[in-house]
Amino acid sequence: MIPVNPDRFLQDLHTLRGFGAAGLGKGVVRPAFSEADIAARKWLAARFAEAGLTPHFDPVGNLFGLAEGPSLLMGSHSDSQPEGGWLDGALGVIAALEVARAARDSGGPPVSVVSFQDEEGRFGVTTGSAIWSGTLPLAEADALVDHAGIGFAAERAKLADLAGDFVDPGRFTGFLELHIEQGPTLDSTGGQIGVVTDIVGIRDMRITFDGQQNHAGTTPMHLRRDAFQALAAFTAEINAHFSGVVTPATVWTIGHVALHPNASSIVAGRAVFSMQWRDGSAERLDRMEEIIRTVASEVADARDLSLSFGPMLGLQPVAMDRRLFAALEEGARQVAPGRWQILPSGALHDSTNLSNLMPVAMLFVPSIGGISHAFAEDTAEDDLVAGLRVLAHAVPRLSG
Ligand code: HGY
Ligand code: MN
Ligand code: MN
Ligand code: MN
Repeated sequence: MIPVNPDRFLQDLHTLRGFGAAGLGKGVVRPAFSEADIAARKWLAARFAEAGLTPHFDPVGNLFGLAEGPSLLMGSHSDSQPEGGWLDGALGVIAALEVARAARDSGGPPVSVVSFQDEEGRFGVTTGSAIWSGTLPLAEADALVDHAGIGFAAERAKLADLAGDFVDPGRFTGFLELHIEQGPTLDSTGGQIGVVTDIVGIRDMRITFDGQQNHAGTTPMHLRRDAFQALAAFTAEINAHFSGVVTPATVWTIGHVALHPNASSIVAGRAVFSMQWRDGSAERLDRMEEIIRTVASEVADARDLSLSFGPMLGLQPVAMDRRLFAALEEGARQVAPGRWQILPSGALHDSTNLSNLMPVAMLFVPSIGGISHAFAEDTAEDDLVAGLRVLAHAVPRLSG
């Protein structure tokens, strides 16, 4: 086992939380390319250098801490949701840093570290690792805009002074990502470690209904072309139409809605919203897309509205690499006997994209109350350290 230092690990994790700390609890506001995100990345780069790793920003803000020669790669992301928890992504980056520097200090195997940019999808879905892995062409990414209309190209230019080339993925032998579970399974069963079997697939699409903006007092109900009423009808209809197709593990979410002009005395002329759906079967995701397109078009036609679909972003479901999985399983057996289990990931991770480049595997620790993507997200210290120790057990097995 690599002799990791839990105190140093926890201290760095808390320091990272200081960038964008917000809310009453431990939450953070550190979306990709925000001031807090950029400051955090500069701090991480300095910490990587202190650990004897070479800091390297690529053209899209992914930050690596490179060991010399071929190495294992470990990490996650350090951007957050607009209202995020302190561990989502940060845990995987800081645990990787601790393993890499403890390995170096003790003459262990070389480990490189990475913090991917925009995993949380301000511009889409796991943007930084999607570009690095070739899933998302850079030219397409540069055309993406966030919900406020700000472009990816302009945002990544903020780090242009620091940026080098894309890193050659051929220098890495595999990728390990430690993450909080972000769901209730481990917490509700007293589990301390989850070894991930596979990661679900996702589709995410922007949908727009355009009607007629008009006066809310004088426009008779039967003459309205109300974009909000269309959105409301769509949400009800879609649930009914999915019922024969989905399983209890399938999820779908309308998480972002913008009404125009969003005023109480105006019939909404436009509704723009995000439609996201996730499942372990690519066929089911495709089938759901057909239903979404059909229902939206029926709803628009019935109200004489026009309808448009934005680009659909998505990632296929992926299985973890057997050899890396087995090393994590063995580590879990050592660190948390009787308190570990295997489970799928319903959340998305950079590991999905990296599976196009190299063998990958993932490890979970519990989320208290199953809460994440919220300021209230947290994990017991013992569990954070247990996750670190499993990595410390697994890494020497993978480097022999
Ligand atoms: O949404 C996700 O699953 C990821 O945390 N961005
Ligand atoms: Mn995450
Ligand atoms: Mn997240
Ligand atoms: Mn008036």
